[in-house]
Order: sequence, then structure tokens, then C-alpha cells
Amino acid sequence: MDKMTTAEAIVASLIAHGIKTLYALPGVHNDHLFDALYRASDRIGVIHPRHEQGAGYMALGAALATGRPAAYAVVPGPGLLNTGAALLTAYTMNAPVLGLIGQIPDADIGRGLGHLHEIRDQAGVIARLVDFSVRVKAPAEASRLVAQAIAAMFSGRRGPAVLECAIDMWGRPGASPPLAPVAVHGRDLDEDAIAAAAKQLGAAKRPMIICGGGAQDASAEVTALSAILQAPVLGYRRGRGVLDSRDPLSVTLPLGRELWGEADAVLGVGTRMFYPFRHWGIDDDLTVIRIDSDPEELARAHRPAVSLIGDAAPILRRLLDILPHHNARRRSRADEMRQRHARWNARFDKLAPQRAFLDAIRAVLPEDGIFVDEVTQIGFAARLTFPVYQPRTFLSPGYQDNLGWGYATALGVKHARPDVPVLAISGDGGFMYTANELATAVCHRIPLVAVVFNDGAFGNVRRIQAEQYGNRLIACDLANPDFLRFAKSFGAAAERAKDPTALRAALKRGLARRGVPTVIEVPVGAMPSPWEFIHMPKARG
Ligand SMILES: Cc1ncc(C[n+]2csc(CCOP(=O)(O)OP(=O)(O)O)c2C)c(N)n1
Ligand SMILES: [Mg+2]
Repeated sequence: MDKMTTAEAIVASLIAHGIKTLYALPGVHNDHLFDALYRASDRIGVIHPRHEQGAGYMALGAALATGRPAAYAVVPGPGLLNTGAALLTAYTMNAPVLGLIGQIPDADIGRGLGHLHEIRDQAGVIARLVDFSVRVKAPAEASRLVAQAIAAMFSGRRGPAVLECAIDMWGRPGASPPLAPVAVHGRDLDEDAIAAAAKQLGAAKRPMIICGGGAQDASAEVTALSAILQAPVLGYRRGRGVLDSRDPLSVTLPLGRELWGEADAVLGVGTRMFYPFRHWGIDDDLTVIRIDSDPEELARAHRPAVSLIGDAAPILRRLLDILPHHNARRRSRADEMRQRHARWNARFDKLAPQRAFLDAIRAVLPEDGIFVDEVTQIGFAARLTFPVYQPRTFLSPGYQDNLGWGYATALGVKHARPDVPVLAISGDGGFMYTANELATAVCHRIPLVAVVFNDGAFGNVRRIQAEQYGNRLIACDLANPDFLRFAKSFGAAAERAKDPTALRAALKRGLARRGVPTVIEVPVGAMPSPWEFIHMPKARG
């Protein structure tokens, strides 16, 4: 065992941490790593994309879909930079993604000699993107560093980590066997703060709850709390699915803003509360209580009356224990909330073209099916109106909102969750960012269903230019391939669906296919603007 190389130890360490797939694109810097992977191929698989961004996004998708660590490996310099947007998105979505990044010969790092793929201060570039990064400087460190990196990904605020390893370090013997995963202990519960939160929430007349990505593992607790308090739960994008959309207390924008304007106490769970604090206003009549695993987050936009630092689920469980002692008698708000929903639903008629397609999708996608959102007209409407029934089934790219994340991320989602249907939407603009990964889907038999809404434009940009810039259209009309012939040329199944009824039928066929990806092109025209429901003015303060 003491003859293990760095590469063997790192591969064994990934396996010891439950990682069964490495999304990885090879190159000479990482040849030893791939050879170690070959020899461990009964325990860990390799999915090789066609561009490094695909590796990063697939790992991101796997991490978001499962909540478990996911890893990718690429060559240094251009390979690393090609994963930059995915790594940035993993950071801003708090996703536990581990990047294994190659390096030039160990002794020459920092000398600027111009080795293949050399980049100035690679470690410095990486350190700006993730909180934990380190280079493996000796084989004996390898197993420990993998364990530390993965522990860091789950300590406090979740997030990505990176290990660099030089071309001549991977093959060096002298590494030790993998370590058991480091147990990550949550913080001790702050009983005083939880009691204070229980008193404030229990006494509140119009409490509300706002959920972000940090609430995705606390769905049962949030659901119970919402029922006891009769508190509406706002989830927009990353917080969707924490409370089932069929519960009348489950709201998104813009009803959430209306309720924010009336609330006297709010509990934020794993959310930056960006829209409320930056756009809707805050005043002294609203008591803010927040749960967050990152103490720095709580000091940023607005200092809460009560700060609960740590993972949401255990804090909420303790809150649920003591809340009954403090809680006011409450009448059901179900009827009132149904009426409020009905009012907003009528106004959402403005988005009827988008909603008709979303209805077709929801009718076919089962409750546990995963919807991967994109920066497209249908996506904006989905964030507002698509019913979501379970946590981790609505994946939306957080505040990067980076066009083009969708197809490759969804491939990682489908690969990591082969047991559930996965559907990616995108516009013609976004799809083309990673449409090359159709080759990966075919090669690795990943039966992802992708719906491409084709309006021949960066439609969102085009509408803004038309409405706000005197119709001076620039850089927004697109020349597209024939998406059906394009997809079929890879060996994918492809269909065109001209209306919601046809989409529904095509989706059924697509989700039933095994081992082959599907692309469904939906030709569309310009869509009505969703922005009045998203960028809304102050509601208080
Ligand atoms: C990485 C990145 N680049 C640029 C943008 C700006 N942007 C937002 S929407 C959009 C156009 C989207 O076009 P398409 O995917 O076809 O969707 P549509 O609006 O036409 O439905 C662009 C360029 C972005 N959000 N992310
Ligand atoms: Mg478009």
C-alpha cells in the first residue's frame, strides 16, 4: 500500500468519500490520474465531456441534484479557465463541487518559463473563485488533502473546493491510503437565540418565512413550521420546492412581496433575502430573524433581530420543539391565501404563452422529476408560476443567472439521478452554449430531455432593445442550425413541437426513451415581458 502514487491515493480517496463519477477531460498534465482511474474503473466512472465547461457544469448538476459531493478534473490554464463560469456558479449556489486541476512541473511553478498550459499565478486565480484551495506538494499529503477539501465543502456555508496537482506529482509514489471522511460537526445550538426566535415568531400576528437554497434540506421542518405559524413561505428560484406549491401557504413572487409589505415578523432560512432588502424595503415594524450557516452573511444587508447560525434543519427542529409554548392561537389562512393566489393568477394571464408550455411540462413531469431552469422567457415564467412539489426538483442558476449553464448542468443532474425524469429547458441562445455536449449525452447514454424554445433571438435582450431603446436592435438576432438535424446528427432523438399539445406528446415520448437523449425544438415568437412581476418597487420602509 505504501507504494501508492498521488494519483492512486486521490482516486481511492474520491471513492472513499462516496464519489462514483469524475467528470473529466484528459490531457498530458493529468495522464497519471486517468491511468489510476482506468485501474479503478470498477469503482469509479469517468464521464468525458467535449469542453471543460461541460465537466464543471456536470459536476455542479450532480451536486445540486443530490446534495452530495461531485468532482471534476481538467488540465491547467485553459482547462481551468474553461470551467470558470461553472466554478463561479458553484460558489454562488453553495454547491459542493471538487475541482482537480493539473499544473506544470512542480519545480517550475511560478518561474514563467512558458510551459504548456502555464498560467500566471494559477493558485491565485483559483483562490479568488473558491474558499478552499491547495496544491498537493507531496504524495504523502494527497489523501489528507482530499479529505480536508471535501470537509471544507460541507463546513459552514457549502461551496466548491479545488486541489491542484503538478504533472510530475500525480505519478510519484509514497502516498498513503485514503482517510475516512472527516466528520463535519454542525455548530452547537444557540438555545437563547432559538428561544428568542420562538417568542418573536410565536407572538407575531403576520409572520412569514423566506427560503433560499440553504433551506433545501429542511423541507419537512419548514413545512411543519409554516403550518404551526400559518406563515406563508416565499421561495423564488433556489427556495422553490421547500414548501410544496400545492400548499396554499406556498408563494413565490410577486405575492411574496405583497406579504412582505404586511408582515410583522419574518424568518429567513438559508437565503440572502436579496429582493426584500435591496428592493422591497425594510423598517422597524418588521422583526427579522435569520438562519444561515454563514455568520458573515447575516452581517451584510441588514442586521437581524435574531441570528441563528448553522444548518437550517437542526435549528428548525429545536425551534419546533419550543414554539408551541409561545405560539398565539391561529386560524387557518388557507382560504385567504387561495384568494390571494387567485388574484395574482389572473394577472399572470399576461404570461399566457409561456404558461401554456409550462402547463404541458408540468402535466408530464412527475412529482419527483427535476426541472432545470435557464435564462429564457419560459424560465422567467417558470420561476414565478411553475408548481414545484419537492425540494431539489427545481434547479435555477442562482444570482449568476448565467446563460448557457442549462444543458450541461442538466446532463450532470440526469447522470447523478438516473432514477428520475430530468428535463432541461433553454432558449436557442442558451442551448448553443453547451449543445456540443449532445455528443457526451450520446456517448454516455444519458437520456436527458431538452426543450429548446427557438425564437431566433436573444429574445430577452431583443425585447429590452425594442421596448426601452427605441427598437434599435443590435447583436440580438441569431442564425441557428436546424436543431432537429443538428441533434440527430449526434445520434440523439429529436422532434419539433409547434404548440403545447404537441410538446406534451413529445415530452411523453422523450421521457420514455432509455439510453438516448432527446431534443425537442419548440418554435416560438416574441413573448410578453415578465419583468413587472420580478423587478418590483418598494413595499415598505
Ligand atoms: C453568461 C451570460 N451572458 C449573457 C447574459 C445576458 N442575457 C440574458 S438573457 C439573454 C438572451 C437569452 O436568449 P435565449 O437563450 O435564446 O432565450 P430567450 O430570451 O430568447 O427566450 C442574454 C444574452 C447572461 N444572462 N449570461
Ligand atoms: Mg431565444
